[in-house]
Amino acid sequence: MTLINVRMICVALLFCSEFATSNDEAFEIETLADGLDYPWAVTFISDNEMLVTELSGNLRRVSNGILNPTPIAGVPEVLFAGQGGLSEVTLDPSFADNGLLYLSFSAPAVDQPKLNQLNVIQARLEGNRLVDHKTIFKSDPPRKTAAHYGARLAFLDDGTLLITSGDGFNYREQAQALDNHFGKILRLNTDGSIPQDNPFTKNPDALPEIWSYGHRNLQGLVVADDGTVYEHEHGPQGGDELNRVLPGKNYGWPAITYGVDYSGAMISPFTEQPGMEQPIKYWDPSIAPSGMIMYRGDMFPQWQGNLLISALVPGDVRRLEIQGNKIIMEENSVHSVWQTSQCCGCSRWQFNTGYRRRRRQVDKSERQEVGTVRASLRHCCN
Ligand SMILES: [Ca+2]
Repeated sequence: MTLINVRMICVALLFCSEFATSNDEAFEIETLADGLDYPWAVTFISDNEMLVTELSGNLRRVSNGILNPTPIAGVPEVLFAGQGGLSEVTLDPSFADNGLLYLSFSAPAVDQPKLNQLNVIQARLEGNRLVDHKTIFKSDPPRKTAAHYGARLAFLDDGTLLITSGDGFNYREQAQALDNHFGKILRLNTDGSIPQDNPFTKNPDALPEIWSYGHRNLQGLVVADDGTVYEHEHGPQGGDELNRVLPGKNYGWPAITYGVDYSGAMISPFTEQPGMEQPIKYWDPSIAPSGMIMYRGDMFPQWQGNLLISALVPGDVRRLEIQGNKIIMEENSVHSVWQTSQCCGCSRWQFNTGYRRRRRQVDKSERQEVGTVRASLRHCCN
């Protein structure tokens, strides 16, 4: 029996039985919500309620396992094209007191409607609507492409916000320059102002909001309990990366890479150069990493501090054990999920949403089919 056949049978069994196993655990997979249109990110506003972004532009609420049919009002209009749309939703560290949350999305540039930008807003959730909107970031310069936005958000312990901003696909060389937002992680205060202790504030040639650079399409961002920042990014073919990110550092794209262009063309002959950081892991073949969490639940104590990374190819979840600066174990037997997020301390350990983009533009009916069949939220327990 070929490996492919074994794999297909395993996947079929998972769908039939709703059970799955990892190296040392068995757990049940339960669909929590269905019928979502390109779900992209999920966050918990209580033990029983979560918010889910749909790339097509709606923010949805799931309460006690039931998808509210009415989208949350007050979400800005987004550019739903290519890889763009409504992307991340992240809660303010004081959300329980102030109701603030943050959204990232692509939208046309105000005075140049043929161009677009990655936007980040702050807003307050009041009932089933957003109020008190405040734009805190717009990527600059605007781009022609609707690809490689990054668009992940995460808070550091000091209350500042990290924003990932991808290289826009056509602008990869700009990832090495410090005068633009392509291929960067930015660090801002929640009112959009720039922290004085950012790494380039004293460099007159650099944008002071830049925190790290030389990235491609940053789709996963996690801040560990000890403050360590992990970021993963879609690389070229054979070059997806997991990085441990430090302020002011250059992560090399496109000057160094382990991958080649999907056309087969060489991007760079170099995999390392002085002054450029190495990934702590790269994937060859590519896995197309989408979401990432750090496990902090009680249910699987042996997984504490592990990274869970969802992979669009082949469509599974990787569990990585980290020791210092090294990955000492990678397991990929958690199947059929795409994006990951995490509940806030309740018994659930993992929720997943996702979408699978097709290479060609799909019509509405096909998009709905993708959303219905593949975009479910799953609840795993033992
Ligand atoms: Ca790199």
